[in-house]
Amino acid sequence: MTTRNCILIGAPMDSGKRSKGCLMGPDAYRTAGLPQALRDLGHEVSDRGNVAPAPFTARPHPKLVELEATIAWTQSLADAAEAAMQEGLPIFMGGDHALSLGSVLGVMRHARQAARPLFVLWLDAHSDFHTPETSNSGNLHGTPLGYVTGRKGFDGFPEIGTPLPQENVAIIGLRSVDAAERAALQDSAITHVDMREIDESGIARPLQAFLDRVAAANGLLHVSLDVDFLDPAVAPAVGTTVPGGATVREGHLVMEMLHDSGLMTSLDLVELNPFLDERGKTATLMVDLAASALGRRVFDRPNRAY
Ligand code: B3U
Ligand code: MN
Ligand code: MN
Repeated sequence: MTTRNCILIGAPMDSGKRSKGCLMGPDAYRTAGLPQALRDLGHEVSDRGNVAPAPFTARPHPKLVELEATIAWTQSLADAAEAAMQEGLPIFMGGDHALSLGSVLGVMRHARQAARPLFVLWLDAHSDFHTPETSNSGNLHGTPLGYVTGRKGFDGFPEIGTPLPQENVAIIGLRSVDAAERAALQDSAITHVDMREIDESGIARPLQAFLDRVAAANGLLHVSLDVDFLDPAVAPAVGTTVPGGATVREGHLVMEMLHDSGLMTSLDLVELNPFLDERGKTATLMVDLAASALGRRVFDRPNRAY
């Protein structure tokens, strides 16, 4: 198995929505044993501690929740992501999904320098394709795919340069999409796979089709794993539970296929809210999924109670 240089970056970001607790995520991943799990697979692992937001420059916004903090985090996380990509495989331990405004931006900058196309796999119940204008909630964790694909209205955020092409994005696990997002998504070239399609045809087929495209383009692949991709029965530690999510088996299959592909070059683990967890079971499952993505095989999985 290829040894990877895994760079763990804590992003205790909690500004992407009103309900708080994701700031405890990085320490929950550490407590659940993420660094050691990856070392046990033979990888180099360096835990870089937690990133802090840049100084705040923007003003509070009447509708958007903690806009100024989210902009500041986007700046610092983009820099951290860009730097880590030069060294190895960054794993962002969130933090809510607004952290991906920064992580994906930094990875985009790296891809541009490396002259390689970037692809993004979004594992999520939600499409996170809002703009600040279309968001009803004002929660910016619902906007990162809108930002990186170049939708308008992200005033005050870092310039993204050339947007991520919609064709290079796949969202898998959808079951909660707002009307404005749905309209924009249907008009877009983003691949979007909802739970009905997964129930009917399985999760492996659309994932493999996407991975084949990444491989054919010699692309970099950023994977963004939202806890709510998973069913709340096995992953309750998330503010926005949506019933009918991916099973433990589907989650592991996706991660094992990612490993087999050898394509993943960066990973976000987002939306874990340890305050809502049950005896650490969600943190543990997320760690086990990350281990599968980095080469742990089915027969080597620990026997867990989740
Ligand atoms: N689309 C809704 C709900 C949501 C998006 N992402 C999460 N929840 N986690 C919104 O507020 O934008
Ligand atoms: Mn999300
Ligand atoms: Mn979500």
